[in-house]
Amino acid sequence: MTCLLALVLVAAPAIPPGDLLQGKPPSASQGVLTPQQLTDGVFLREGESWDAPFSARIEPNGFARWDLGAPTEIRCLALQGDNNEDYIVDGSLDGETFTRIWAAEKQENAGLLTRYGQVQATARYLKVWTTGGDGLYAISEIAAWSTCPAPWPPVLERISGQPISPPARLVIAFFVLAMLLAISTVKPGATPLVKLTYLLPMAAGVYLVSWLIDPNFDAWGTLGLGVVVIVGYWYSQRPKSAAPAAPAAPAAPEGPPAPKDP
Ligand SMILES: [Ca+2]
Ligand SMILES: [Ca+2]
Repeated sequence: MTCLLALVLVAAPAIPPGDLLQGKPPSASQGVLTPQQLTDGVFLREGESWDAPFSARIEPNGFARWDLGAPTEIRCLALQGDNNEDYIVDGSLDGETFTRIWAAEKQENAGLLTRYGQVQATARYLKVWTTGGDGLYAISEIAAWSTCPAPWPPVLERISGQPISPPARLVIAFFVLAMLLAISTVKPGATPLVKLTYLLPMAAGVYLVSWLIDPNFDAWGTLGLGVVVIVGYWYSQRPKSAAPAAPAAPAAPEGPPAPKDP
């Protein structure tokens, strides 16, 4: 179970190599609440809430700027931001005069969504800012490459924006323990109705705990906990080995009837 939860809870995010910004905090920013999250290498699952804990909220007129150290070719960009505004990427060679390289345009679906752009630009400084929309701005990750990853758009590993807290882990541990204890009390001869009164709340519990692990209802988490329930239930219903029977009294020998006297 521990291994299962570890698999469910720990997903190593990965961005194709060559991201010029990964791990590089902005050299300057304004109105960005957690600027390091712009380039920490973590893309969130598509459609996560704009204010998910792992996204960087941006105040109106906020911006972030990076110094790449030298003029650098920019060919591909990826930006995951809230859906209903444009996120603008400007480039500059001197840090003073910026020109627009790319606009990650607003999207139809809700939440944090990734936009991909292919550009032809050279810049030492990159700046991202936003405009329009509903005034609620957030970017969960921005990445830039001199050589576009193949395939393009890249396959990005993503995590849930809802971190699992230590209290939540405790709740999960108690739930699993309570579930196994409850299962062990179901008698093999119980009626279907009695079995349902155990199984239905457990199914609801599995669903809720999966939600606790992952608000996106991670399929593997639900499946894993469901397997625990089924295996535990099957184990409780297995035929119990019978107690050793008392040795039977030896049967009377049945020999052929004694010959009668004529
Ligand atoms: Ca991030
Ligand atoms: Ca918005």
